[in-house]
Amino acid sequence: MLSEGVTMVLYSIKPRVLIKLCLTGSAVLLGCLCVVMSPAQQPLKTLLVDVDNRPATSLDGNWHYLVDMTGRSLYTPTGEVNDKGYGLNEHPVLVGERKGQEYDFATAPTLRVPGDWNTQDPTLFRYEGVLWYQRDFDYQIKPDMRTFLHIGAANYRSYVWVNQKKICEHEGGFTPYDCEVTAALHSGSNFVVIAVDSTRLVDGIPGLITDWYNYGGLTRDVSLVDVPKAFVDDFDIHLKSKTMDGLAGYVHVVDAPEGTPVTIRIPEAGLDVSAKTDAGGRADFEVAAKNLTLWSPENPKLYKVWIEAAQDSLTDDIGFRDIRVEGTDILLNGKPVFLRGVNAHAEAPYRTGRVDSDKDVAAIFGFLKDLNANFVRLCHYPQDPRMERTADRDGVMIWSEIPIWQHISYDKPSVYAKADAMLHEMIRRDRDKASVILWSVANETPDNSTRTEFLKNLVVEAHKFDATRPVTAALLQPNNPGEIKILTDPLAQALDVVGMNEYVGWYSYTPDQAENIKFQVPQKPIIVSEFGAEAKAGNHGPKDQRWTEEFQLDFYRHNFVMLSKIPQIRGFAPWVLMDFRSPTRNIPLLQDGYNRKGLISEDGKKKQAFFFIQKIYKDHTYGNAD
Ligand code: GCB
Repeated sequence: MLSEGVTMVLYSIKPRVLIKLCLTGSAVLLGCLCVVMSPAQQPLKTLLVDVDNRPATSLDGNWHYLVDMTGRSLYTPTGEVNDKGYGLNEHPVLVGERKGQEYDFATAPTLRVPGDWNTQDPTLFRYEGVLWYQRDFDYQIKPDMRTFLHIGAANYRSYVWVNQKKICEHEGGFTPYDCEVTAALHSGSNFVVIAVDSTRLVDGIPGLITDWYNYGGLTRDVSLVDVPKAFVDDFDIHLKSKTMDGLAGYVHVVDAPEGTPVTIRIPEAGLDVSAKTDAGGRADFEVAAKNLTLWSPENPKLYKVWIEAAQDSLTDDIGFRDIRVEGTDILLNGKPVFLRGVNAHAEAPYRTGRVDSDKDVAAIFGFLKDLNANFVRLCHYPQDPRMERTADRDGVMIWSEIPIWQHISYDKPSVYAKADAMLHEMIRRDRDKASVILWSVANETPDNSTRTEFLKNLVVEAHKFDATRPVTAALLQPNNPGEIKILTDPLAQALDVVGMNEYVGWYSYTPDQAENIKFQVPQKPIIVSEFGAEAKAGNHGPKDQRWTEEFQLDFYRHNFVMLSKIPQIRGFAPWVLMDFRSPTRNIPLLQDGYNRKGLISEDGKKKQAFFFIQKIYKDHTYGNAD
């Protein structure tokens, strides 16, 4: 019999990678299969799509925590997971013979979940390592139901115990996972323990270095979700590309016998579709739908959709729209669209820390609206799903990215398996969101054949998993000498839309020199996925003085002129909406641990450049802003 771990691997690793894995020395042979045993290579079998619309018991709130600086209670000396550590949630023996380890959650302080630990307790501000969470909860067993523990995100590796049983583990700090806990629960008082390890890893994604803060912890919502024995774990309902005269997709039902009826109803559109599951639990469907109001930034129409299968039923709010590339154009519902955007990190406005609430998200979307943006690049990792839900409602188009940032271990099959798992988790979570128009596989990666092969495979995988969206990546700016910059990165050929980051006038040249620079870029739609300069809000001076608002403004004036000469440009994403915490920004008084390229400071002060971009986005006068 195959172990559950192997079944999980088969679920999402493509055959080519599996063969590669088989060729590595660290693989474990299992019949004709072999796998490397690490959390990310055992992608969890279940990932509940549309989970935020299912009835759930929230486990958000205060959790006890204990810091485990050496990781001794989580890992054995040889690095295996210690099953008998704090996960058992034992208590010290005060009278009689000593037994067990020295810890006690019952009397430990608490942290708010969701929330990073760094900004909740000053002593944890710079902490990277293992931290244990614990909480009690009441639960009543429901006959004929199964229960999943849903974890919106835990950065970076996490390990789960319920009532002393080790349940699951996950690697990846920005995507959700669901673990079945049915067999571990009982009616009455239960407890869950989760160890989160935020240690950066040379073979992690991202790798050791990032220009953003490594906030650790249970950073997104945690809940218990009850579903019937056979349940819908995944579906995809989208507008038929090009013809736009119908809907197509599938509903996947776990543990349903072949032939299980599935219905998809959209009463407002007069649609009631029936289909039947195949042997794998998947029911494909296609239906004519001529009079749909299509989703767009101008009219972000969402339809209430009901899905029913066996005893399970759920609803979603879905927008239908077509997004595709033709020549050098990006077409939204068949019409060329220009992306007036900005980059946004998941840094909470005003309070800093990781975005984790409706309030944080509302503040970010307020700024986007104010800027007259119709597009946001959510850099550099999948963000809180509230972002996509809000964008669906507000009519903002989204670029969503997995955290492959600059250097990771491109030469290791085990790292490819992690990237592949993260890509699948991102797409699964958000393919029901009309706002997401681009999947990005990476940011600013080195141009060499190992990297190119790695990322090209991910692009193929993204297309295979979601044929309805273009795929992109943010490439490094060309840095050849001379005034004509030629983008030669071969990865561009594999992309539908090419993202180009450039910092002419900040990391090289002076702002006014930018106007002499010309770019040669592929005949594809180009998004300038980053360009920007630092300014400390309130710091004023002559325009050639770095870190002043005047310098930043001058940078954008010249850059828009330079960039607007590139005929293939189909969108702009200045770097970045708000100042954000970064471990690499260490100029006291000017940076103080913040990347200052925000158009807005971390505490909400708009800089001069914000108003400049606000105006040219309103007037559509990019490159002609004076
Ligand atoms: C980049 C990176 C981004 C950095 C930014 C900067 O090219 O993609 O993550 O934060 O430049 O400010 O240097």
